[in-house]
Amino acid sequence: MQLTVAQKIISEHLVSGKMISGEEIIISIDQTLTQDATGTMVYLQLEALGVNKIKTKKSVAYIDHNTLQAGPENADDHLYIQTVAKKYGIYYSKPGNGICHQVHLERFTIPGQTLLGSDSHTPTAGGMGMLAIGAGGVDVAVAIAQGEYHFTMPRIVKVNLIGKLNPWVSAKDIILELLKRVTVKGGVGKIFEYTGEGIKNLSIPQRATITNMGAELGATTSIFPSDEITFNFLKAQKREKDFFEIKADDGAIYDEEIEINLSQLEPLAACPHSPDKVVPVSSLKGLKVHQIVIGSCTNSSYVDLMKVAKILKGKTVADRISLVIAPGSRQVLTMLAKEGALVSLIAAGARILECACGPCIGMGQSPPTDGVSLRTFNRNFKGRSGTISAEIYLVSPEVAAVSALTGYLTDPRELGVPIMIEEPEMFLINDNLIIPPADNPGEVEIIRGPNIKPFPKGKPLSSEIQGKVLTKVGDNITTDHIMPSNAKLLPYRSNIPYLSNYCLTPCDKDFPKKAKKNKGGFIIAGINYGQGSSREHAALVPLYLGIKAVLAKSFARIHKANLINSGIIPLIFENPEDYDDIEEIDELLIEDAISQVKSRTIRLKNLSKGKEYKMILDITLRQREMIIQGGLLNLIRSKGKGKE
Ligand code: MIC
Ligand code: SF4
Repeated sequence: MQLTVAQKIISEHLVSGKMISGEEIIISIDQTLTQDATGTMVYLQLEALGVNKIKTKKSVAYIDHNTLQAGPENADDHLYIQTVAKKYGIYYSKPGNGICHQVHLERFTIPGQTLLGSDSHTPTAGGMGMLAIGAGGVDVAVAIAQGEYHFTMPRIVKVNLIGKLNPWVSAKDIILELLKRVTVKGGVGKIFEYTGEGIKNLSIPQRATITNMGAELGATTSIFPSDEITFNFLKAQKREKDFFEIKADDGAIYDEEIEINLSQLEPLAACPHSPDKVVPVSSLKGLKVHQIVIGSCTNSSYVDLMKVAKILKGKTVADRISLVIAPGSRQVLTMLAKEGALVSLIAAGARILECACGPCIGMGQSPPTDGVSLRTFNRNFKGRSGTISAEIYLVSPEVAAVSALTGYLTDPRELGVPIMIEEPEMFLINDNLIIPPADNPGEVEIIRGPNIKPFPKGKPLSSEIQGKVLTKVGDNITTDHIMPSNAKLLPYRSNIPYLSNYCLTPCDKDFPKKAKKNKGGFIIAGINYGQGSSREHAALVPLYLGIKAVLAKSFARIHKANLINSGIIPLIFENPEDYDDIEEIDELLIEDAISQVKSRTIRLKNLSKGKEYKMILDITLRQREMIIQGGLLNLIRSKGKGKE
């Protein structure tokens, strides 16, 4: 049988199930990655599973999100992660070493293998032909402990790239074009697999920009074949032994097909406040800009930043502009320094940040009130920058750099002669900030600072679920709305009770109060509820607040799994018009809950309106059991695989 790249990797790793889209499958996981904002929860859950030996070939714990230390909380969490990693056989990438996805690409990604990461942009590694999936923390904990991951076999979309990018048009513009066409909800339940003559001219970091931002499509993952370009990158990282060629068979069958002619693309920008609100940069000519930020796991590779340095060399950024640059990794920063490019950046007026997520997750550098900020990032959700009134545009590094000089959003093609930077033949390699696990795990003491609080545990499902509608929100609600993240809140990622005071407050400032007063209840939502990040806090916090079920028109993949993992029921309106009928404060009831969750259709009574709605519970058998037991950890314990 002729297979696609994704199908080849899945079939090689298939533990059980059939590779038919929509069927539940289990695959073995070779590698995991965590970052610090989700990592503490992952390792607390791993400890709760009571394992002695991890099952993955390699697991890496990165510190890259919570790097602003304005109190002991983040440093406490880092110490916990460092010690727990050492004890459990997990590599630890120290703060300053770089953003997890960039460093993983440089030092750990292996074509043909599988990677599960507690961060939604884990598919970055798909740029090198790895099947890399983002998931909630407990799924990653289970993957570390048991070496497996359960998910629904996605549909496979062939993205055929033809032609060649014109000067000043970049990989960012390819994925922005796809976002324009497919939208932020169009990729749910799909893998985007890139092919065609157009990929031959795309370097690994360029491919990784595309697979990284495939997360914004809602996709399960995105993947490129592993070819001579992959080999050259691995060789330049002194990792040629990790190379494995993997290409789709001729005649492989895809579920859908999309074609993008690269030669027809122009520089694009995603407008506030969604990555799919994409327009040509030329149509925004003259837009006054206040801040420009270059970095993030999408666009902070060596070539990206060398291009920026070349554009800025010998010039000064416009008076109004604050230009901030966060290199993706220490490897990138060191090479910029060695090449003298750092001098050009500093001389032009750039503010250089440490190699971390930084402004991308609101860890500093919030724009001014009503400010316009151009960012080379992947998300521009309202308020994510830390300034609620700011307008964020997502652009390529080229657009960002040229606009930094003019002070206005500028089409880089106006600059004339294009900048050419080649991928280096050899990267500067120094793994001294990657700490290997202990030889004698028994001797390692796990250090738990006072910031680390126990996480909430789900309770077995009761026979009747009754409660009030606590809030009703619209379409495309992100996890940044459900559990906001910024410099003030991120230090409390290990403290669910504290975070609960902020749940859904960007949509409804009284939500936490209402939830606490009513001892929980229901949330009503529109299409694509929970898009964006993998943070399971967006489910653990509602669990803590007593939320029993979320009723939505549709769900984003990772958030839906996180709800179920926490024992919260994700229900879909069979008739989307029923959404209009339900109001806040209506009293809802699910009778015979335990027997009802075993079937696909659930009867939900609206006691206030005297009506009954049909809701769909589109989940797997194992997930039904999880809901009944009160979450994934309870399910595992009930099967005797974990400890209390
Ligand atoms: C993000 O980009 O939103 C984050 C911060 O990296 C999240 C993870 C988190 O919330 O900790 C993600 O993408 O999963
Ligand atoms: Fe970090 Fe931003 Fe990438 Fe998330 S999207 S991993 S916050 S750089």
